[in-house]
Amino acid sequence: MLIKIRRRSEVKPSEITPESVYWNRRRFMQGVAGVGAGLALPGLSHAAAVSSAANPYPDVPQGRVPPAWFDAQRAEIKWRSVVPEDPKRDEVAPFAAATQYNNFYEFGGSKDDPARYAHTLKPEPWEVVVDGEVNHGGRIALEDLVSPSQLEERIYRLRCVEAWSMVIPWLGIPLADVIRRADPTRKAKYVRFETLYDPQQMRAQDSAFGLIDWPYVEGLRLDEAMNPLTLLAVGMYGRVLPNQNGAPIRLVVPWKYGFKSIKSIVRISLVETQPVNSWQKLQPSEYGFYANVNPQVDHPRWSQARERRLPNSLFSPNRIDTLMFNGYEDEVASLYQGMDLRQHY
Ligand SMILES: Nc1nc2c(c(=O)[nH]1)N[C@H]1C(S)=C(S)[C@@H](COP(=O)(O)O)O[C@H]1N2
Ligand SMILES: [Mo]
Repeated sequence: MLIKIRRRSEVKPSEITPESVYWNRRRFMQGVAGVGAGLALPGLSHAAAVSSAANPYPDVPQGRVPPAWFDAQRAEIKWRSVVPEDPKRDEVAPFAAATQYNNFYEFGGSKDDPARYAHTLKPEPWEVVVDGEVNHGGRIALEDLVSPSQLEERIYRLRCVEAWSMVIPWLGIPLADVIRRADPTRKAKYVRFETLYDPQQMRAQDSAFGLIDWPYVEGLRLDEAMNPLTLLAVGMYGRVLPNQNGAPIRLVVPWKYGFKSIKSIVRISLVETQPVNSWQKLQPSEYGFYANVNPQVDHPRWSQARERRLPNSLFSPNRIDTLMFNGYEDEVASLYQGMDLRQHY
């Protein structure tokens, strides 16, 4: 399915080659190596020209050998977050930043713990249980969950509730595809997600300091889950997901605070009642179910009006204004019509 969404936050049509899939373009360009440099293909604008380079993510190590079904080469760019008035604002973070500064409490509470300890996670083989209010549930091998859909690249902002943010190029499929295939019953109103629970693989699940009642749980309203922006990611930067980013499959909900984007998912349940997510359970006065990015509703202990865009440094803190719904207002504001967003934080 081809989503043609052309709203404020999407890349201008002129910035992507129509239907283009820079990987395909890349292969084409490799085929004409040597001519590539100054080649002016009709309709090719800056972004496409950039993406025609030999490798769009040159600093990215190959990492885990991708499974046979992981066909990044065929992934199409379906979304690129750009603020038209400030196109330089949302540059993709270096791979090193996205993989060395993480929140993944199953491996510890420091930002560098996931990079240090997540190698013990075994992302293959992997199964996801799809259950609850569905007609076609079951225990589904990752391949069977993902490969009926075509991988897409989505370049999204990720805005953590702690007021830092990054722009990350994900590879994944719409969550809506998986839900449609499961064929929800009329009772299904919410989607509940669960992370793997295995202290052998996730060392901090064993620790006495753990505040979270494992496994990590998240949830979405069914219409949020079906929104075309909502992604199940299996890769980033053109390769399989590194363990610290939630291998082998994680949620990405770009208009919500990062904690909604649950990692290393083993269970997706369609349910009747609103799930209690882990952070809400831990501190309900600070973290709610909705967790929509909102610069006007502060966290009780800090302002949400601005964010630190990573990478940054002491000399260049890179503080920028936070956008309503993280810049995806055109696509999602209608989901919350008539709701008091102060009350439903
Ligand atoms: N299972 C699980 N998922 C999780 C978390 C976690 O601790 N455990 N942290 C969340 C938070 S707070 C953020 S900001 C993002 C961070 O994603 P990243 O490390 O890939 O940038 O993952 C989210 N998903
Ligand atoms: Mo976060």
